[in-house]
Parts: sequence; structure tokens; C-alpha cells
Amino acid sequence: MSTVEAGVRINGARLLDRIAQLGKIGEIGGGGVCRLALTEEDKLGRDQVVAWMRELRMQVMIDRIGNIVGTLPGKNPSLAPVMTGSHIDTVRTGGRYDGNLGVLAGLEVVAALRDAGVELDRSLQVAAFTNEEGARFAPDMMGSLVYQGDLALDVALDTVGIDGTTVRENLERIGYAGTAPCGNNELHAYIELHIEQGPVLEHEGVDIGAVTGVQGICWTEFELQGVSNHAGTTPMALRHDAAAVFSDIAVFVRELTRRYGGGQLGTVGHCKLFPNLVNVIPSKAVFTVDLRNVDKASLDAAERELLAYAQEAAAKEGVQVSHRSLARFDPVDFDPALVDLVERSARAHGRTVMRMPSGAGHDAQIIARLCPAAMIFVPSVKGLSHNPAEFTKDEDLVAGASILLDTLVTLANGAS
Ligand code: HGY
Ligand code: MN
Ligand code: MN
Repeated sequence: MSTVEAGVRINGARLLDRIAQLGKIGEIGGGGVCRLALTEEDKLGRDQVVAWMRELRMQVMIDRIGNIVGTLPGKNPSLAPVMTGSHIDTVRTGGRYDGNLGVLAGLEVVAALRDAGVELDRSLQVAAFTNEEGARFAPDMMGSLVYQGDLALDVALDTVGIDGTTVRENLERIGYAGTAPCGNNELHAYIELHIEQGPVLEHEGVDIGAVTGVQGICWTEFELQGVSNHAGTTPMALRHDAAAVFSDIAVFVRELTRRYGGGQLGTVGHCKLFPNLVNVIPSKAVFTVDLRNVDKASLDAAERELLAYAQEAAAKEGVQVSHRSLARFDPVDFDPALVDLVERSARAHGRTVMRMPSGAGHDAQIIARLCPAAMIFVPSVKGLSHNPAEFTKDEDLVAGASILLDTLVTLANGAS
């Protein structure tokens, strides 16, 4: 029986209202949101999501890394549940849809089932994973990695963020250091609804993305140690200028992407100079490089080249260089049967659909290590994301939620 036959329908107004309400928590100018992981704003967002879960009479579980999982019990609670969800933490200059749509559409699916009095065979879970963004505490997808088991809880808890505080102290401070154990979770399937965050769907004029997988991600932090000196008295040949080496490496990254072509991406997103003064040669530079590629071999080669070049550039300037990996994920393919299901459901809803990889990282790529997983994309206007002007049209948000409802019910009722 299809969801429509069962009288289960997404209430678009309710979904849009919740997106607007959550978007007010931590809102910044231009419609954007700043809810960096484990900040007061994140706590208030979490409180709101938990309150909505309780209104929906879901069982709410909070695990030791702060993941929030709401459960709508099914007829056969002994069967592995179906899960949906995403994250509600944002980057500092984020939008109101990135991650939030996936969590709130999951709650809307539960509300629609409650409205129609429909009980599924399997339990349905909605997750809001801790620190998906990784912008304050690396790596990204931290909560789902601990939930899935590939990142040890204590390693995550002891992680020191860009402001010098740990995950552990912040989780405790905001009251989300839960008691439920992490790891050893069994799931039947996972589907995540997310904005595309890129320009492809809009450019192609297509409504829905049936996401085939996620590209590989390589985050590296470099620390360069030179010698600070007077900008006016130190001859160029006698300098050990950390900023000069930083600039050299930044230009190398851009040049590497040109050389590799195709889908090779390179971003120097964070840089701190010390002492950061107009008339002092910088003695220290700390910066990050984000490399991405759908092809594992190319990403591995790009990473090797980057590390070798950094050593070379530093040696030429007589600067010390050290580096550490902040995040490293190989490319992931989603489950073909679930990608087919997303594609079929989109068509059944009269939507155009195309298969595409994800440029951004997502919790789905981690949960795909636990169970069959896939994602549904809806278009981002002008391809903008991680930007306050991030926007997706209401009709696309509601269409994505309807397809999420359909796929989750299909998976939870054993039809797939
Ligand atoms: O970095 C990413 O791709 C994700 O937004 N955390
Ligand atoms: Mn996201
Ligand atoms: Mn993001």
C-alpha cells in the first residue's frame, strides 16, 4: 500500500514552519544561522528538536557523544529499525537548510504517520548527529563516526577545538553528554534528505538528486615555524618567513587542482599568522588544506604531492613544518537498490530526477558502513551553501520530504 493510499501525507506548512522556527535559533543577518557544534546556540537547537520529538511521542535517546535519536516504535520492535536524519550544527556563516532539513523532514514523516494513525512494521528513527560540520572540532561527521564505531568515544571527547576547549567539556556544559552507549547499533537502512549545496540540479533544471555516493575528503592542518623579525631591517635573503611559505603552498594547491583537472578540489579555508602585525615578519602560520576527489587514487596522489611540496617549500625558506590530518574519508558508493528506490519514488511523485555524487560530506557516508544507505538531494538556489544566502524553494523542500516519506515507509514495511 502506498503512502498516499494509506492517507499519509506530508504537511508542508508544518515542515516549513519548523524550518523557520529552528532557523531563528542562532540566526545571523541575511537569513543565515550560526550554530557551531556544542555552543549555546547548538544547545538551544537541540532542546527544540528534543521538544518536537517528545510532542510526537517518540522515545528520545541521547548517547555519550550527544547524538539525539528519536524512535517511533513499529509493530515489530525486534526488527532492526529504519533511520533517517542529519545534523543541526552549522558552520559559522551557515544557512537554515544544511542538515536541518534532513532532521526536520524526518520529524515531519513521523508527524504524518501519527496524523494518519499508521504504524510501520519496523521502528523508524530520526537522528540529529553531533558535530557533522567539523568546523569547530575536527573531523567532520564526528557524531555519526562514534555512533557507527569507527571513531573511539574518548578520542572524540578529548578532541580540542579551534578555540582550545574539548568536546567533552562542551558536551557537559550544554547538558548533552548522554548516557546511551555508542557503537554496536544495528540498522536496516538509512535515507538522508539534504540540500545539494551545489549548482548541478539547478543548472540541469532537475528537481531531485538520487545521490550515488560521496567524494573522498582529506583535511590537513599545517604548522610553519619561522623567525619573526623587523619588516624594515631584514634583507629578503635572510628571512625565515612563515607567511611566505604559507602563500607558496596555497598557490601550489590551486595549481595542483588545475593540473589534476576533473573533479579535483582544493581549498585553503583557515589561516592564522603570528604575530599578525603589519611590520613584523610572521614567525608562525597555522592553516588548513581541504582536498576532495571522487577518485580515490587521485585523492591519495594529491595528498602525497601536497605533503612533499610543503616540506620542500619550508626547507627553501629555512622554516620548520609539521602537519596533522584533521579528517580523511575515502569516496563512498551508496547502496544501488536504495538509489533505485529514491529514483523510482521521485518519478512516482512526478519529479524529474538525476543520479549524482555528493560534493559535500554527510553523515550518510558514515552510516553506509553500518547498513544500506542513500540520500535524496533537493536543489540549492544559485548552488550556494555554507553561506547565509543558502536557499531552497518551499515546493522543493516539501517534494523532498514526500519522497523521504515514501522511501522510508517502503523500507520499514519490508517492501524492499
Ligand atoms: O565539509 C563538508 O563537506 C560537510 O559540510 N561537513
Ligand atoms: Mn550538511
Ligand atoms: Mn555543511
